[in-house]
Order: sequence, then structure tokens, then C-alpha cells
Amino acid sequence: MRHLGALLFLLGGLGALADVCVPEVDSKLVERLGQRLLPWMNWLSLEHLNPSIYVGLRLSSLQAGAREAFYLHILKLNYQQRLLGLAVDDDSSNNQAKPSMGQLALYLMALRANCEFVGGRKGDRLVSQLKRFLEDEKRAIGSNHKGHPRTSYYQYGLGILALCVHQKRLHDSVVGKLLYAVKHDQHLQQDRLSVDTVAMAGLAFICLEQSNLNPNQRHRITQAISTVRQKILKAQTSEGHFGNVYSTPLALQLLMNSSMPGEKLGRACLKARAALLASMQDGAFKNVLIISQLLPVLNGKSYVDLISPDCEAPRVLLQPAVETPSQTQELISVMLKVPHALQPYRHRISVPAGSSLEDVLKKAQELTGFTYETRNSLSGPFLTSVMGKEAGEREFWQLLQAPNTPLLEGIADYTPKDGQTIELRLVSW
Ligand code: B12
Repeated sequence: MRHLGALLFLLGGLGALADVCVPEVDSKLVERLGQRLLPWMNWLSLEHLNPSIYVGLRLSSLQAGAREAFYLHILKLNYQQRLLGLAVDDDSSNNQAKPSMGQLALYLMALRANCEFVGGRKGDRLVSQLKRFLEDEKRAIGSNHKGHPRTSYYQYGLGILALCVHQKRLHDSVVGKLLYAVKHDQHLQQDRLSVDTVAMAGLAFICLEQSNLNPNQRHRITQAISTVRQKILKAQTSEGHFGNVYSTPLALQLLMNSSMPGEKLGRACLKARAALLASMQDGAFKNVLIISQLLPVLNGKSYVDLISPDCEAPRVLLQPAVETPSQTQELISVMLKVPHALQPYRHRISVPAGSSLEDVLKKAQELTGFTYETRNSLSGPFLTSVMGKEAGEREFWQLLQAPNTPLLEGIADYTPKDGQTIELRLVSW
């Protein structure tokens, strides 16, 4: 124990704590996670294009060979078409919505992950668009900080980070809004700290600090990084996750870039490593977006490495997994309820064991007069409307296990257990 203490102290004193924050994981386990991304890279149905997958893979120890280059090519065609209105032969992207600020940011990060600097006429237009998005959000927050960004502080942080890794300067006042939000807890979701959001803000600040893009804000930026670190450490659960299992990857990306005197950080990282490993072995990581945030961590990398990515680093070629479909005849029953709808709903639904919550909703829609709608997102299908009631601005349909436990996964990933009651509840955030 004394040795561990001495080691942690030394590492803490030396600077980056990557060594203790990076979980040492069996390469087979990493490969299995990477394999989950492959079907999404094959499936070139445009609505599933996801720049985060590309970023995650490039910062990982894995590669997808020619498929990876092709994926970036399609990303470029599709994003340029949707953002700049450039004509391409395939007009199926015409009816896709314009990418959001965060999606544009992730696209620019994907370019950087391929060691490209955004440039030229088209590139400059994309940078201007992202800067304009941020300026609009800054105005929405308002000079007295009483308003909210139309998207979220998560996307605001992502936008600053993407411009920073391309070494594009932003006005101090734009960065200032995020500094203020972190300092005054304006990024809270339903009054609770969103570890993902502060971690993303922290990654943006670390990039700004390392690139010295806003020298007048240097002191505030350094302080904000320290605040973020404290908040994340404070959010560690008894099992070791920061926030919850799915915010731990981004939290570790942040902590990996931290140094702190004493042993606190090292100990917290070791505990998080163990918790993450246990969750990975339990098969908790199904969602491709989350896997794309986790893979860099398992390779000792973070989004800050996009400042100067190593595009020559050797990476292991992923082979598609051989699927063995598990056929089950067993049926389970799940109670689905929407107590606070205009037309309250409550029915027991039977589905094969292992079905997702989305399967339950589909079955309920087919058989019992339940209705719902979804919107596709980088995290999968997002529930937008239930029993004819669409969530309004700053509202969402929350998924809960009755009586009151919010689910940690979306409808496509969550697999209800026999006898469980799932509630859908319209809430503000
Ligand atoms: C902001 C945010 C929200 C906001 C989104 C509203 C808004 N206007 O921004 C609100 C509070 C509504 C929200 C709700 C939920 N969220 Co949320 N959310 C996030 C956060 C912090 C950022 C998302 C983002 O902006 N991404 C960047 C942009 C560029 O990508 P995008 O795909 O275009 O973004 C959209 C989607 O992410 C969508 N969205 C947000 N959360 C979720 C969750 C799921 C499962 C899906 C499919 C979509 C989705 O809203 C974004 C804006 O339109 C992420 C953190 C993370 N690590 O990703 C968690 C995160 C994605 N959310 C999560 C969860 C669990 C949920 C809920 C299922 C919680 C619940 N029990 O109800 C609900 C979704 C329910 C539903 N109706 O389908 C988990 C998902 C974990 C997983 N295994 O995949 C994350 C990772 C947080 C965490 N650490 O637990 N969320």
C-alpha cells in the first residue's frame, strides 16, 4: 500500500495521470467492443452516419481498414451536402435535417482525427457556420446568463473543442459563457450535475489551455479546469463510476489529462478503472456512441489528442464478429404505463426474453392502442412523443423503472426483465 501511495504521488507530481486512469483491459475485450461498431459502418443508410464512431475508432487501438476510409468519404459527402447544400449524385441526403451544432462539431473532429485541418473555401464556410452557431447560443444564454443555449451546454462545449483542435480562435465572450456556466452550475440537468456535460466543457478548456488560444482568459480557464476536476471527483459513486457508468468514459478522458498533488486523483482513477472493467465484462457497453467515447480511454487517448493526432500509430485490424443468434422461446411480461397522459395508459405486454424496450413499445402499439414516435440521433432512437403528446422545448419523455428510477439506457438498448414496470413520464430538464 505504501508503494502504491508513493507511485501515485510520483505520477501525480509528474503531471498527466494517464497511467493510473487508463484501464488495463484484455485486448480481446477491447476488440469485442470495437466489433460492435462495424455493422454501423457497413450500414450506409445515411441516417445512421455518425462522426463520433469515426473519431472514437481513430483514437483507439483498432482500425477498420478500407471501410474506415470509405466511411470518412461518405461522412464528408453527406455533411457537406447538408451543411453547404452542395449537389451530390445521390439526393437522399436532401431530405435529411441539417446537422446540429454538436454534429457539425463532431464532423470537424472526425476530419482532425484523420490529421486534416479544415481549410479551403468549403472548410472555411463550415468553420464560420460553427462560429455562428456558438454566437447564436451565446445570445440565447444572454448577457445576464439567465437564458439557456437552444441545444445544450454539452454541445456548446463540443463546439468550442472542435474549433480548438483546428486551432481556430473564438471570441473571449463565447468561451466566457462556458466558464461562467461551469463556475455557477448552469449546466445542471434537472438540478443534477451532468458529468458528461462538465467533462466535455473541461476537455474544451484543456484544449484552449494547451493551445493558448484565449490568452486573456488563461487564468479563468485554468481555474475552470480545476473546478471541473473537483466536480467530477465529487460525483464518484461508491462502485467507482463518475456520475454513472456511461459518463465515466468522458470523465476519464478529462481526468487522464489532469495532474493534482497528492493521491486523491490516482485513487479515484484506480477505483473507476475497476468499476469500468466490471461493467465492460457485464456487457454494459452496447451503445455505439458510448463505445466511441470509451475506446479512446482504453487506448490512453482523449479528444484533446486531436490537437496533434498520431495518424501513423499502429492499430489492430478489426475482424467482423461471428454472430451466434440466441433463439429464445421464453416470454416475459412487462407492465408499460403512462399515468400522466391525457389518456392514461397501462397494459401488460408480452415479449420474448431479451427484447428491447423499443420492442415492447412496438408490440404495445400493435396490440393495445399505445402510440409513440422517435427521432433518430447519434445515440439511437430518441423518444419524442407518447400517446399523441410531443415533448416541448426543454421537456423530454423520461424512461423510468417504476416507481422512480430513471433508466440509464435508451429504448433501443434497454432490455426489460420479467415482471418489471416501465413508466414513461413527460418532464422538464
Ligand atoms: C443533453 C443530453 C440529454 C438531454 C437532450 C436534450 C437536448 N436538447 O440536448 C435530455 C435531458 C433530454 C436527455 C434525455 C435522456 N438521456 Co441523455 N444525454 C445528454 C448528453 C449530456 C448530451 C447529448 C448530446 O448533445 N450529444 C451531442 C449531439 C451532437 O449528438 P446528438 O445525437 O445529435 O444529440 C442528441 C441525442 O444525444 C439526444 N439524446 C440525449 N440523450 C439521449 C439518450 C438516448 C438513449 C438517445 C437515444 C438519445 C439521446 O438528444 C441530443 C440532442 O438532440 C449525453 C451525454 C453523452 N455522453 O453523450 C446524455 C446521454 C446520451 N443520455 C443518456 C440517457 C440515458 C438519457 C435518457 C434515456 C434518460 C432517461 N432515463 O429518460 C433520456 C432519453 C429518453 C428518450 N426520450 O429517449 C445516456 C445514454 C447512455 C447510453 N447507454 O446510451 C447519456 C450518455 C448520459 C449518461 N451518462 O447517462 N439527455
